[in-house]
Amino acid sequence: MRTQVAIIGAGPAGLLLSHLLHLNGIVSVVLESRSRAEIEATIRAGVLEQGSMDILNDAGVGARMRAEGALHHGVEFAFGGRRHRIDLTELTGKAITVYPQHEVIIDLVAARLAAGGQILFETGEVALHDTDSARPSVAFVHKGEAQRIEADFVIGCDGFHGVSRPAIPTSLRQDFQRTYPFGWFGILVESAPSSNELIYAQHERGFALVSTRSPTVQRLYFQCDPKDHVDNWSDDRIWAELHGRLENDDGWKLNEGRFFQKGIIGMRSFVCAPMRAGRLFLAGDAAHIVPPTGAKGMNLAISDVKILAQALDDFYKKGSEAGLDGYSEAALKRIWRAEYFSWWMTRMLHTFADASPFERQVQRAELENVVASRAMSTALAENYVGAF
Ligand code: RFL
Ligand code: PHB
Repeated sequence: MRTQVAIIGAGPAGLLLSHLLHLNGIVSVVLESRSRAEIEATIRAGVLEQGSMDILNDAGVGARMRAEGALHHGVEFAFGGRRHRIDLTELTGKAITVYPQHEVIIDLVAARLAAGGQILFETGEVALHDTDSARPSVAFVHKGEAQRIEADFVIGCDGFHGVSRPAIPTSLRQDFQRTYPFGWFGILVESAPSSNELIYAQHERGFALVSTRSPTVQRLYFQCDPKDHVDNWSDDRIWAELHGRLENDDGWKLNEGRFFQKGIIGMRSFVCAPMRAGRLFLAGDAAHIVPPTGAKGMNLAISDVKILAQALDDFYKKGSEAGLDGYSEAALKRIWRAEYFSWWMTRMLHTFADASPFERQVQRAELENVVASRAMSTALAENYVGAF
């Protein structure tokens, strides 16, 4: 099999890249290790920056997001028994949309298949070959048959645990990494939202977050031991922990309901640089990870492939390699700012078991500053909506 661009991974990065290339007349094949049903049902991110929405709208895949996504003009921070609102739109002129990642996936798969795009689901034993030459290829097994795709470029969009990044020799890349000593316990609950806007709560028992998925589903998280197990948490224990961390002096209450999904997520910051070796390019979580506190992961995946699609278009239409040569540097500029913001939010909002009493007081003072100072609120809001 021969194509122009072989894409590994049908997450937001791989699917959107394939779609953007198609809009420019460039042919690609996407290889995905899981089934269509599985990728369309995996619960992950929820927050889209306005820039990500613009990219999806401009690419013609934003209709359901516009109809069903919830536009949020502010975000709340809860600490010391009080809630404080940061008005994102007043401070930046922009907003965020809460629209689940698996719905973005559903929209992109539908668009690719409607346009005759090739997504090979349930592929196995994916292996990259000759990516340092002008004739790279990808070997894989599909429906029990060993196959090979020859391409001009191979794009690794296969997430943090994929095969693409390890295909770049460690002598050609540098990995930057930080693992956090806590995780998030994530829950989906059948109930009306408790709040119109997201609530990020800092509490001595640990961080908690109130988000939504739809008018009948809440997405809740709370800081936990990353090695803990969901079976150690009865429904009553989960509610007690959430109520303890979230309740305030103003009478606001968390709505309860039936849990229908529980899981524990580890937290890390990670960057691989450069994001290219020869004809192999990395995009999205394959190249970088942020802790979810800043809600940046899916947005970075989208902005990476926007840059890469333009660079590939310049290569095919103008014969120019300048965009490809500049891809890593251009993407990393934005990535490091998001890494900084996600690390900062994580540090400011979580309880670190080894923090001294002094450090705990300073942490609270930082939050007080963020909500009291218009300059600091603006800095947070600009980063949160992705204003640059
Ligand atoms: P993905 O989504 O991991 O997709 C990679 C795809 O590659 C496939 N794959 C392979 N296919 C073929 N061969 C192989 N050898 C393969 N190995 C892997 C996988 O099956 C998968 O389908 O990466 P992508 O496209 O880079 O997208 C990144 C985002 O998924 C991720 O950054 C976000 O989900 C992060 N994130 C959030 N991001 C936001 O922007 N806003 C949020 O509010 C937000 N909340 C979150 C999050 C991530 C979370 N988790 C579970 C880590 C909340 C959570 C809880
Ligand atoms: C979510 O709704 O899943 C979500 C929202 C905000 C975050 C992380 C996750 O910072």
